[in-house]
Amino acid sequence: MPVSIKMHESIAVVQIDHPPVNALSHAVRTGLLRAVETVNATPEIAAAVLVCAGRTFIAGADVREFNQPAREPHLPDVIDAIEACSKPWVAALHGNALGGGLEVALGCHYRIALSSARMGLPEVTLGLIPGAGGTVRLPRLIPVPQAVEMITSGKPISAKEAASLGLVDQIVDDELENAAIAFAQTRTSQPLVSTRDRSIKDAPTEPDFWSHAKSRLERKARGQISPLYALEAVKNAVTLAFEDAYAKERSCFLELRQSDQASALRHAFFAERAVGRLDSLKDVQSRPLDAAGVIGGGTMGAGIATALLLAGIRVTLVERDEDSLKAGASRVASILEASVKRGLLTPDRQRELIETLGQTTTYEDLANVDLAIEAVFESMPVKQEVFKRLDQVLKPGAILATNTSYLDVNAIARATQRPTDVIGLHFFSPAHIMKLLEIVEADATAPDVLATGFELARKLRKVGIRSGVCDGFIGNRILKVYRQNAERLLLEGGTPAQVDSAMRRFGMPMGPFEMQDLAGLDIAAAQRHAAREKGINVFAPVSDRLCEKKRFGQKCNAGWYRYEDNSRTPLEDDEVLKLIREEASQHHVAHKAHDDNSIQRAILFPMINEACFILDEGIATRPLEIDMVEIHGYGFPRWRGGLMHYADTIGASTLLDALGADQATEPAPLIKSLAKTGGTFADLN
Ligand code: 3H9
Repeated sequence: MPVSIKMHESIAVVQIDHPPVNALSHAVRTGLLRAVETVNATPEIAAAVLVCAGRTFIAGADVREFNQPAREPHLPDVIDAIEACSKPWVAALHGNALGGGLEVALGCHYRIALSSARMGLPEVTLGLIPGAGGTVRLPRLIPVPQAVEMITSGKPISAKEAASLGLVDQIVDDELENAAIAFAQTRTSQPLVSTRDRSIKDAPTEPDFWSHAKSRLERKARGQISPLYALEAVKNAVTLAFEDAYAKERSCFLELRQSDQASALRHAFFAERAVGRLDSLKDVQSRPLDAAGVIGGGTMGAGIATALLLAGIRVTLVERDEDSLKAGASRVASILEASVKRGLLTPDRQRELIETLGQTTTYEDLANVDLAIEAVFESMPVKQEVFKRLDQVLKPGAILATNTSYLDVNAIARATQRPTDVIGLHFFSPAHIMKLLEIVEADATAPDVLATGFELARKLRKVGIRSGVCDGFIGNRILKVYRQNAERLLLEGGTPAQVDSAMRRFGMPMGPFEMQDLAGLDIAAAQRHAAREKGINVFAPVSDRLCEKKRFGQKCNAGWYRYEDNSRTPLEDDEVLKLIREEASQHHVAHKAHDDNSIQRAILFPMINEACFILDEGIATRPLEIDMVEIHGYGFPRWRGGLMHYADTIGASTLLDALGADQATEPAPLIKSLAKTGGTFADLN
């Protein structure tokens, strides 16, 4: 049984032992309810302490059960029973007390926590709101504005913050269970106050509090609905009687549980964990990762070096001369400085990290590193030269990684005598922030080198995704199609602003043209140039014209839009619109009327099609890998579950019909076969 009781004098220690995270599965709920009955019915028991075995307190409802019909006892009933118990319950929190787990703790009469514990209500991140009293009990313990923040953002807080807000009654550094027992012993004769009997704490007095909170959330949520429902639920808690607000919370939770957004967010939650589980890597040990070299101290190299430092890996930065080395090291210093300003790093830690950064202009200084990551100029001869040098100096077993975003990793590996040790590690800019790491497996990459790529991602707290070798790997290959089709829409009569706003309304943080203006059009121009040199035809007539005119984006105050006085607000530019019309007539593109929906489909369907080619070719092995690349690298709305989860909401037959009607796109074999069999992309995960 996952719930057991042991006695410590008159205190019943109720323990949940349900690995890995003590989620509130049916068996746990049943066990907890029985424990309450036992505590109530046993005269020798004066109080109960609720503890969890393993690495964490309860991490929430068992999310895997959300795909099945709810089974009694329901969590709110279990928590109500704890709250109504005739003897005090003390929740002893360690690790994470999340979602339903924190709600159980809120139903207890007291909470005591290890100083390292964290607590939160992350339900909105799963497309839900707390469904077992979280929205009605939390604002009775902590001030309403903070309750709104916790519940609508889903972000957990530290035990220290929780104590200062009134969420926990005591913090201890160790011996949690003993401390909780001692605490319970002092409360046995005190009158019991349940959380529901408390009044709302610090209700907001500003008349605009709720409307301001709502508009702030609407901007941030970009189409996701649960944060707004969560706000409404807290407002109900503040304005309605406990029972009424509680009932509304429950029905809203049940409704959201069935929603497409919740299903997409659950998919994203499990996909994030599944991407690192590859059959080919079962039982494969990764190599050591204590010391790394980063070759190149430009924007990418400095970002990568910073990410490694922050993960506790010793880093040596290599540059070709002293001046470049100085510039690279100062880039690292300023990234760390920015982290201090944002409160993410203490000044002491920043100094420590900078002091540990090795700096050299000599490759020989990398003789002892476990991993070398090259982040030099994106040119095959330059990269091959770097790999030749690395091959000469690195110790046997060290990993040679390239951060190339487009070049052939096999060709880079061939520059060395040890292609089995070569891998691609494609970071996204800014490398210390962006969650995505494409781990590129070349033809000869050894399994333990690939496993080390995943281990690195884990250490860096990134989502590592395996990709095979192709032009642009998974992400940039799909991005190319995104851009091409966005541009095609312009030739058909759309404007950059129209296309951008349609994609923002789909849930993207930025439209394709705003994004290009921010990133700089010159990078894509260089890639087109390289592709054309290889004889690959790239159709981007308007982009080409903009680049000829040196309209490289925000940095030039001109790109797809114009910008005034270095402001970042994009303004429609007649010169660009004229140029688009010229190119449309030059290429005889017929005018088509578009609305948001048709713009979104014209852009997204070819991206799905390209993703299918990527799957057909084995560049990605599962659709969920593409979902995670899009979400973590390109801002695809998480609440849509990623590109392929979204594709399943459209259906392969509809996709095939739409792609078939578009002569510019040849449907991928995978779409054809799914349309024929009625299968889904989810089936292939
Ligand atoms: C909720 O509570 C609703 C209520 O308000 C109302 C109900 C009526 N369920 O992440 P890890 C699995 S909604 C099922 O790798 P970590 C996870 O899939 C819930 N399984 O470990 C993985 O399995 P596998 C609100 C879960 O140490 C394994 O546990 N709660 C759940 O890096 C280890 O997980 C949340 O949203 C779950 N709830 O991080 C919390 N949680 O090994 C979600 C985890 O097969 N969980 N698993 O891949 C987390 O945020 C992290 O897992 C946690 C640990 C921080 C706890």
